[in-house]
Amino acid sequence: MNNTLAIIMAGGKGERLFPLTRDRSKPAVPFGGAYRLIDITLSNVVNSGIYKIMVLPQYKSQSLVDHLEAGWNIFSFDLGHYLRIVSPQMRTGERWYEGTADSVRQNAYLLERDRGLGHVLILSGDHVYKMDYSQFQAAHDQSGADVSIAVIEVDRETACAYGVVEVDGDYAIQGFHEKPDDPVCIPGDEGHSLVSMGIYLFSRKAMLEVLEEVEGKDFGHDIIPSLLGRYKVMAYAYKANNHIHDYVWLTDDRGNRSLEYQECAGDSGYWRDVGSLDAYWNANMDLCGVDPYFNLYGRQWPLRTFRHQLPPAKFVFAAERGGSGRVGKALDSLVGQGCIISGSVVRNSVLSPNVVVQSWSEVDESVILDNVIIGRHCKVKKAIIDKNNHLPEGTEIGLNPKEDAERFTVTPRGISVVPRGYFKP
Ligand code: ADQ
Repeated sequence: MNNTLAIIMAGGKGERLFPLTRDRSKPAVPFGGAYRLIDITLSNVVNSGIYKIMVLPQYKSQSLVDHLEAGWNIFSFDLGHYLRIVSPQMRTGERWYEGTADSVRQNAYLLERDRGLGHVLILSGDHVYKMDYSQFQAAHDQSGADVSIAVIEVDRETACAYGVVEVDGDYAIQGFHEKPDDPVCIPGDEGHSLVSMGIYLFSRKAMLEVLEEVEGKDFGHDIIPSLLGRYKVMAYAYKANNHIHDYVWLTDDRGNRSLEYQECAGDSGYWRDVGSLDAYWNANMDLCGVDPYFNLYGRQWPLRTFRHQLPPAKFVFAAERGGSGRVGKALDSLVGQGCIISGSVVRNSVLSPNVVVQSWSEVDESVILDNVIIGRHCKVKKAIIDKNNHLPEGTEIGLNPKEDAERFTVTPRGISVVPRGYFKP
């Protein structure tokens, strides 16, 4: 994978994740109690043996840049390895990036001048999954494709949110329809469609030619459909072909736990585009529980990030007068560094670093981001609370969605989202 360049597109506005994207770009949104969304893709890149990386930020990019500089400054230029944060430079005209392909095209000069490059892998900074791109590249090379697109099966009703792909018996792509109203189903399977994961592998030559000769600003809307018939474009079935094994704790039918070596990439079929607040909440919930859908605890495919120097999470008994008191506990939850759970209960939730939950409070099915204090006697349920909030004593969130809707964003699924800094200390 020495000659492969990974380009991570990180320039979208992330409007459907607002207010989490009010002050930061989508890939910089905290995730899983320790990470930023982009860490998942970057970890896949490094674990696949790719050490040439370009990240293309644009909107509200500073917190993303700060995070990358603090946590991902791990590459040796001496060895030809790098992570380049390429900000929009208006080299090709007085305009910002106008789409995914435009963001790559505006930086094509960086690909042109690197003659040693063999492949260009295009990725998004807002997906949650484990993927070994070296297996993707091996399939691409074996098929002799100019371009390969990773694909996955989804329910037909949800396929209209994606690029829908039609393939022949060899998985050569015959049709591509970006976000269609009426998605084509998989032949013989009315309930499912095959969709693009927005992960594209180009040979360097094809990439440069396409950027120069094929019109259009967006890969999904313009570029991919117009490649069909002109280039060899192959689909790569992620679920069937991408395999990563790892040791994870599993429960058997009788409730016994044991450390098992099992499949955790394609076969598990876990891939989420975290493009909306509901998808973001769901992906966090998928980390919780005894056998989570997406497991952060494997050792073979480590997920890296930047960590502050913080003490471990602490769970304390809050004593009351007369000797009784309340135990601070968290069940089926992920609790970040520096958190203090004091005489309160946290269930099915994900807490980023430095969250304090004070006595007699309850937090259920919620995602709490950094530096939040939840005062005494609070009840928080099905909520996302962004950074730097101090909930006053007795605050209730998520118990009355109608009331919440007057103050906060409430998602179609009924998740109440408290913006950064709403409750001042
Ligand atoms: P979408 O997910 O809708 O569809 P979008 O989120 O707009 O694509 O963009 C993908 C990535 O490119 C994101 O990481 C985003 O930040 C970045 N991006 C968007 N606009 C950008 C711009 N102007 N400049 C720089 N970066 C930008 C895509 C495909 C579908 C596919 C889904 C899978 O178009 O075919 O099914 O991804 O998630």
